[in-house]
Amino acid sequence: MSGIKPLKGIKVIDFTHVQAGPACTQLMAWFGADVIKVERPGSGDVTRTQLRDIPEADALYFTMLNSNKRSLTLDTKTQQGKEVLEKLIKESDVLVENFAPGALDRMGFTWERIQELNPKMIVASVKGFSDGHHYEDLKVYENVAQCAGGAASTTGWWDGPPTVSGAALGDSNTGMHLAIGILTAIIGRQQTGKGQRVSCSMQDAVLNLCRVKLRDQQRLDRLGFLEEYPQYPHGKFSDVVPRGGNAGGGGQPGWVLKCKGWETDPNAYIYFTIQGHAWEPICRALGKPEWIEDPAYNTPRARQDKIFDIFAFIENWLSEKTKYEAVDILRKFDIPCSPVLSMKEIAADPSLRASGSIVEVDHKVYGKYLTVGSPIKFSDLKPEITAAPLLGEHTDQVLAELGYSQDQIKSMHEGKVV
Ligand code: CAO
Repeated sequence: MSGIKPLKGIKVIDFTHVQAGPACTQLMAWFGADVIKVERPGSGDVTRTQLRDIPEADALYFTMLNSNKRSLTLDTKTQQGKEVLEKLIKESDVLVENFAPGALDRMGFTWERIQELNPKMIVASVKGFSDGHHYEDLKVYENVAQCAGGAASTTGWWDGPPTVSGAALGDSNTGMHLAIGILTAIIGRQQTGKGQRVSCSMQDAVLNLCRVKLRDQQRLDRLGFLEEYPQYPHGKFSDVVPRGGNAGGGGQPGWVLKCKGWETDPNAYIYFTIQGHAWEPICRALGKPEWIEDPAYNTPRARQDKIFDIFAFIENWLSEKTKYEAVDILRKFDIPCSPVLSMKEIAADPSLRASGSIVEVDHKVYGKYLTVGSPIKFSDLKPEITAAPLLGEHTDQVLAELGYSQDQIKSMHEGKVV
């Protein structure tokens, strides 16, 4: 880490697992917080063993969500484990958890109890649905949240089923929302001296990203059609926002278009946007100057009923160009576009490496692996991404910091409390 560490001095009890919670606490660790991941002795976070590609090493699923943290094993269902957790709560600033609803209470750590132990404590939770919601008792994973938050019903093709995204809209996205909540609560505490509960439901976090679809539902209710969807003007609308394939989500029509090699390369495509005021440069780039003034083409409304003919024309123009060649031409005309990039291309992208958005780290057992770095850039902070901890790697260190003697630590190991 170069520059200042803005979250230095903030101690986080990381009671998270799988993806949504760990993504949140990893972000805090990148920015300097001391994040202590509390895991069950012997097994730890379930993702340590899920989707392993090296049998004896922690899975990438785990290592890519838990960098820069310390790992403490602790059985918080034993009396002694509870005592250790109590000590930790007294000394920490934030506790983050994403257990199933009620699990923390069943462990004996209700919000009231935590406040007794440390009135400054911020307790942050991810749940599938918000408190009081009629589904509040449900356990939730990524795709469940995408279905509950409006993403699945509005993604995919109009003649196909609801479709989930490859992006972790329910998991990592909720973790990012929660991180904003925690930082807000930390700033609030500077004013009040008191902690508070912060929670973010996966349904709400997905919905927050689907706000344009809620916009569209209201427009559809009023108008009966949505002019930017492929269904307009030739298709039919029902009373719910339809799936729009690859259509642009705002006022700029766009589509994924084939480039040279699409027959064999599944990602030989670009996304092409027809920005209203860029019509003239688009026509020039395509070698169609006669469309510039033609009233049949020169307004977005005039183009709408032939938008797929225009895209077909552009695909024909693209047929002899690779996606990279096409973007290199179109960028000179200020046309918003991008090659469709595979994960293999992203992993090798020199710009993403240079910016620290993708980093290579060295893990004691796994060896070198790629992971994401901070997508947020600062002028005076460049987080240094370190490997995820081994299970219990810092148990003795954390217990010693809490004041336990070597004999006490040894006896906790023997009693399988840690
Ligand atoms: N020591 C002792 N017990 C521990 C422990 C520790 N260190 N850490 C966890 N446990 C216990 C919990 O107390 C809980 O016990 P009880 O059920 O007896 O109260 C138990 O382990 C497991 O908790 P869980 O119900 O959360 O785990 P699960 O695998 O059945 O469910 C999940 C996983 C993700 C569906 C559920 O946690 C959930 O819905 N979380 C909220 C939403 C969420 O974050 N989902 C996203 C996950 S990322 O895809």
